[in-house]
Amino acid sequence: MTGQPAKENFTNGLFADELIFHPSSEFKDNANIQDSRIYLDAEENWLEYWNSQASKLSWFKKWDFTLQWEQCFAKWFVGGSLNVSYNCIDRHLNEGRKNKAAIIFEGEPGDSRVLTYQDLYREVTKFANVLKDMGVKKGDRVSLYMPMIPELPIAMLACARIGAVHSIVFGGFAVESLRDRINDAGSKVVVTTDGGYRRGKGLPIKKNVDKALEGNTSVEKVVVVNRTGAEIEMQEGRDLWYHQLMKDAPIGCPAEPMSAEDMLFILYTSGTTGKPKGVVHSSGGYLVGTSSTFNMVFDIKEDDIYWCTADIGWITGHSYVVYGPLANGATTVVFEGAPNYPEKDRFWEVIEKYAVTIMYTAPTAIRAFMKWGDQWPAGRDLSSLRLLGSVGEPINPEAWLWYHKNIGKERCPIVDTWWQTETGQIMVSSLPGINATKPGSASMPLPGLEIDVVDPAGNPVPAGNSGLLVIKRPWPGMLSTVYKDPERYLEQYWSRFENMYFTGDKAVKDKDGYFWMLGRVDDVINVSGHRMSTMEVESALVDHPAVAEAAVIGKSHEIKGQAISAFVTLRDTHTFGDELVKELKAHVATKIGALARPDDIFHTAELPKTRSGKIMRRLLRDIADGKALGDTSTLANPETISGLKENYTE
Ligand code: 7RM
Repeated sequence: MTGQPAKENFTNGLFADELIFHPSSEFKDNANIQDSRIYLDAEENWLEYWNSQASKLSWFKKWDFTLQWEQCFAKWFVGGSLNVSYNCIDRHLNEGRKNKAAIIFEGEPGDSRVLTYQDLYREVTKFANVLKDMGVKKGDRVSLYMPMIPELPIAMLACARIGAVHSIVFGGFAVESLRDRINDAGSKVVVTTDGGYRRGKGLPIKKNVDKALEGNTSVEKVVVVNRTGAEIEMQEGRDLWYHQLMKDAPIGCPAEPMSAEDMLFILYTSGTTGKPKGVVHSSGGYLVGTSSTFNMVFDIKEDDIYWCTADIGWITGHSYVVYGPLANGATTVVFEGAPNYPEKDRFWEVIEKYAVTIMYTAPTAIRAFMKWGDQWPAGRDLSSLRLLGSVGEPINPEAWLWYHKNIGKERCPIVDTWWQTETGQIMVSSLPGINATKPGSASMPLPGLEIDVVDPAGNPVPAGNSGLLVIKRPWPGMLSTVYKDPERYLEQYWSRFENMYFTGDKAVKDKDGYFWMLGRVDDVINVSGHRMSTMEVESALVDHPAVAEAAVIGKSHEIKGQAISAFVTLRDTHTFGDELVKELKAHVATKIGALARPDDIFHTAELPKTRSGKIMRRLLRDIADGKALGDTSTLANPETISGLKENYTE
């Protein structure tokens, strides 16, 4: 089964012990990090290690303290002042990169634009002036709801330049998700586009914004980038065209000195409840974390063409399409399209077209490519590639090996990078010039980090045993808090164990210290590398008049890793059938977004519950995966199970 995590392969010992890949001597001899002493040195004095990483950035004022730790709230580089946009643009202009490509843009229809660092400076400072002109000040929030076009990083960097806080909402989210995120952030301005492209069809981006802003809203202005020419309504006094504003905006805008711990952005992510959390990232710590890990994990060189395929609307896009690469003065590809449009070789076409040297993508994409067939990558020139990356979910060894052979042509090291929206930066990954890799393992914690696998009491488990993945000391890219909800920050991450950050993942550490990630232990599901909470989907379902109760689980899926299955009980007024299933699926898609649409919806008279009334999702998962049912003794209504099983196999 290709959709399975690495667990099975780990426990039979085969992959752990026999399949090991070493970087070539050519790669090793040219790698940015060649000496494994970096681990020991960082371990000896980890604060000093982060000091030296921080020194590589440009600071207006140096920090007084590396870290201030107050009851699980960390402040990094206290007393230091810097500007993220200055670090991503201005300093490169004086370092010989003025005419270097900062962003290579490939649009879905095949249109292309290259922005040099000088171009980026011009566009960003102009848009910063536009925002200022609208009354956006330091600390104000700006929501960005846009496809993958250069104006998105431009808007991010313009916010960072004047100290405004951006909150990006992934373009695949529908009206209600967008509205919740705009309201929670209390944004003054929304930047959006008229429309977007998705496999040749139009996305109603601006229409979604219009609906999201109906009723009470904090939003005063909406800036609209003309991307598709779709017919839209412009609301007098509120909506303004980007190109008209930019026409008269002056070039040059001072970069606001920001305290290291000032907020850079909010990014909403699904937790274990129905309400997404606003994960807050700081300016200094986050940039130190992302820029240093980008440099060492991706082994970036001056002439690399680096492509991370993630959407900027997710953390991977924030950290490794925009901030990490630009802070390093690298060339980053921004791709708007889909992997299978117009043909199933679009990714390989992009690599061929721009001679991409480093590619960073997700296991779900790799599994889809495997299914589509080897002929697609074989028909394109991929000889420019020298390093591959994976992120978002465990990569099963079968997909790893396919990636290695068909894309990397057995030449390119693969970095499997484990991290989270909350960690901001890559936490567990091999350093490609140093570590041998084992397919299916994310390798080991990066220098300066202390990460472990523990039992429920917080004690480390012996090598080879599975347990809970925890982080034992702060790191610069870590979230500062949950926006407007410090209680939830403490509860979510720091309450399970004393002085250890709980990741929500389970893992095994093998005898060589390699980590094998085994997925979530909470009610978070991972569909195609996208995080979702079961509760969010459940609330969307019960919002429909037919549904009395709903339970949602993640079910193993060959390509997506996990797919959503829902179990519903109905109100007496409605009857179950194909029509209703269709309607419910559509309802979830309109409320949250297409990514949350359940694959299956099953009807049940009752949901299996504990005596205290908690839905036993574990049982539903076992039924969905066709497994023998574990302990059912805590079930208050055991008779529901047989009915459910029958229903399921029908
Ligand atoms: C970067 C990102 C975080 C969750 C995390 C894990 C899973 C991510 C890997 C992985 C195994 C990996 N942020 N995860 N990367 N599991 N190997 N290399 O994805 O906040 O959206 O998701 O994703 O469960 O907790 S995220």
